[in-house]
Amino acid sequence: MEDFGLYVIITKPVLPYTRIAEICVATGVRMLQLREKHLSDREIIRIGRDIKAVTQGTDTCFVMNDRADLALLAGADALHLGQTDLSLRDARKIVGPDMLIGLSTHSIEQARNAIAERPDYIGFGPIYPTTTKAIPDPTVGTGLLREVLDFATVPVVAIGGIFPENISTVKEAGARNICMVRYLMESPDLEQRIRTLQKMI
Ligand code: TZP
Ligand code: MG
Repeated sequence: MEDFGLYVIITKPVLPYTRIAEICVATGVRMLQLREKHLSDREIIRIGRDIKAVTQGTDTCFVMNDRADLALLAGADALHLGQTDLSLRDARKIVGPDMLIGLSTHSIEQARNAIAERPDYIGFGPIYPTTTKAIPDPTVGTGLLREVLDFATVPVVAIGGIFPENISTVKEAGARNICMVRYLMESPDLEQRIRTLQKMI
């Protein structure tokens, strides 16, 4: 998979889910993930299908977080797995050969092990402190990000505590793919924020 730039994750947004999907399609966002840990399976599938209806046939890849079964049922293009979710190998048995799979990593060792499983991309973080995760892993900083970028053979998404104020430091470490949750989800002016970030990345 090629580098994709801005990666948008939907968690507790102020805008409606389908509105976010429409904005991501209109602005050419390549990766859009649904990550709602507080909703029921049924709600997640319904929202996932709504998002898929918007992104279908566009350049925006719809990613479902955590759950292979829900990803398959919602018709997601990709599945994102954390360290305590199904292994890539087991998830693959559920989602079939075509769905993209990304893996979360929070240390050098996890990044090495994840890349050995040949995912389509990895996430690496939290780069900086974050309140978006209930129990965040220790921050990795841009020093470790640089190390991972050095040996990674798949796209690496820098995530965690990234805002316009520190994005240049993350970019200087070599990041080509950057994810932000709070900065994008807290604002009704999502479209303008995305366009500004796209220029920065
Ligand atoms: N994984 C590592 S940090 C993080 C996730 C899902 C949350 C990042 O959220 P924010 O609001 O951009 O700090
Ligand atoms: Mg997860």
